[in-house]
Amino acid sequence: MKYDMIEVTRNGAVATIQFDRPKALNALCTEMMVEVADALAKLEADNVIGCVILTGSDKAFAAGADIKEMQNNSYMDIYKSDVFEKHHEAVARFRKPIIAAVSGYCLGGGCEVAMMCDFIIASDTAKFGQPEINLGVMPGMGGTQRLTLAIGKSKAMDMCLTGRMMDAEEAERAGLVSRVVPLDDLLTVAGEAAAKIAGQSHPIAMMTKETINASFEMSLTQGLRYERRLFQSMFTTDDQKEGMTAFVEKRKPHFKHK
Ligand code: CO8
Repeated sequence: MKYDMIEVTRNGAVATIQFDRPKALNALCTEMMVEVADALAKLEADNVIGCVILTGSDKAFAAGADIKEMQNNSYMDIYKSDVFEKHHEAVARFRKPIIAAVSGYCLGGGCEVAMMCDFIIASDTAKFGQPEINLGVMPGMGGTQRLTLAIGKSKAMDMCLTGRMMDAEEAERAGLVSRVVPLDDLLTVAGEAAAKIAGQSHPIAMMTKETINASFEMSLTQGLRYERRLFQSMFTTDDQKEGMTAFVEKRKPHFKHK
């Protein structure tokens, strides 16, 4: 896959999408998000791929949506634009597991895209923030909602109203990121986590992701029923038979992803 603003690499069942717009600190312009959405559509259709890593550079995961692109928009420009639904939300719509590997600035739309991923592994140099208030706007790609769900009202209010940045240690304490690792180890650790996930049954991993995400939309009773039904449905799969048989026979499972 050849793109101008992202680089897509593959290692077995793991694909990595890297933002590659260093001069603008990976600001998320439309062209870049169109490319990300296109790459994700291809990776979702690719039966070999079991997990994706989304990453940036050492200096910036992404410093936000492209301010220069938005600056002169009118209400109607931004209201009529289908960029958000079609492209920005593609990360949230992606059905396979996707990990954000974050280093450096992860701000505004960058933080919002990272939060669309299933979990965030951060380098010890990562800085998270929703600084849109400094620009006379507020988060517009899910930050007021996903950040609040991730870290609670008090911290989300603090971040969105002051526009301050949070370092990796605070982000881990707050529950925004799942682990913090030294910068040099970021892609190795993310790669190992992704390989571990991609080595499991792909449809079971997808259903697990779907069920955890359902918890944000449902009452506990509905969510538990949803989980139980999907759990029961897993007993129709070859991979459930293989996983449990392998355990009993004291060997590694060989999942066929069906
Ligand atoms: N958009 C466009 N260009 C950017 C952005 C951005 N978000 N961030 C950095 N750049 C550019 C700079 O303009 C600069 O370019 P140039 O060299 O041509 O002047 C280059 O990247 C390097 O940036 P700096 O010189 O500023 O680098 P510093 O190391 O001094 O500072 C910072 C780094 C602190 C990250 C600083 O660049 C900064 O504050 N950036 C803006 C952060 C920000 O406000 N992000 C929020 C953007 S708004 C948003 O994300 C809304 C999302 C909702 C969109 C909904 C769409 C449907």
